[in-house]
Amino acid sequence: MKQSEYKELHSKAVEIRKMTLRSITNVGKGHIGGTMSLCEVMSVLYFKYMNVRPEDPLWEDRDRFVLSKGHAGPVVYGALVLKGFLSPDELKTMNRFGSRLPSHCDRKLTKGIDMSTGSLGQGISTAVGMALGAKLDKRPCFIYTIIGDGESQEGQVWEAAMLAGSRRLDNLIAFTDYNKLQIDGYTGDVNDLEPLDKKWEAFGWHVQSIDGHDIKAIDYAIDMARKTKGKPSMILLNTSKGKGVGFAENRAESHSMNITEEMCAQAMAQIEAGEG
Ligand SMILES: Cc1ncc(C[n+]2csc(CCOP(=O)(O)OP(=O)(O)O)c2C)c(N)n1
Ligand SMILES: [Mg+2]
Repeated sequence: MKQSEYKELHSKAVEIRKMTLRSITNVGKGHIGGTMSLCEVMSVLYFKYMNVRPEDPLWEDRDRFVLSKGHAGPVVYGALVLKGFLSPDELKTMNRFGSRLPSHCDRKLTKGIDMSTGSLGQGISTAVGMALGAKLDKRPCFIYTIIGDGESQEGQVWEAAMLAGSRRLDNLIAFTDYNKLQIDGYTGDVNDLEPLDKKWEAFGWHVQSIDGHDIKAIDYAIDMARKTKGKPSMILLNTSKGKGVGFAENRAESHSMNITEEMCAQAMAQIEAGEG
């Protein structure tokens, strides 16, 4: 990756982080932890890889994106605004009565959203169905999906994993937001996932484990996944819940928390200074 490209993707990640925090602050409460952990992967996906057309959002050969951990919807809206699917003004309506931007993604309401999600475990199953459908239709697209680490305790995730492995769906690229925290605390204490890489491998997936905030590592891993034939790919993103926001980072309470204008201003300064 050229240095200029890296800088561009880094600045897009910063923009996504700021827009997401702004939209959550407008409602006064939201999923700060699990949105902040995804800003870098959303930047690389939407500004390097996702083959989509904002002017033709239902174009049949587009790449699909399914946010299986649907509670992080605001981070997708940040990316969709920057990509030109949504206007910055529309973002101000997020989660308000009558808004087309609910905090959990809804494909019938929002331009650029491919699947309604929020019930953990279901998103990855629909992504497997999309990948299978694209194979049957011989469409040249990729299906990307992000699951949570707490979400990975859902049995349905492993049903989806088994089918994708057995059908060798190499057009499916999944990420785990491995921030090590779920609502009630550390995943290691609630229901340990380790060895997570070996589990996905056992289900027939190609697995990579990377720093989920390292733009270059994300880029390299997606490139590898796209080149891997005969297997679906899982990219384990080792992330920090609440990344970049001092009062939220690595705290279970950041799952869904109140945020005031003062807290937002403090966080924006930290994000701009790159302290997070
Ligand atoms: C089937 C189902 N059970 C419970 C919930 C409630 N819920 C929403 S987010 C969440 C925690 C998810 O943790 P994780 O996957 O680690 O996501 P993170 O908070 O790190 O973004 C839970 C239990 C849900 N949305 N769906
Ligand atoms: Mg988590």
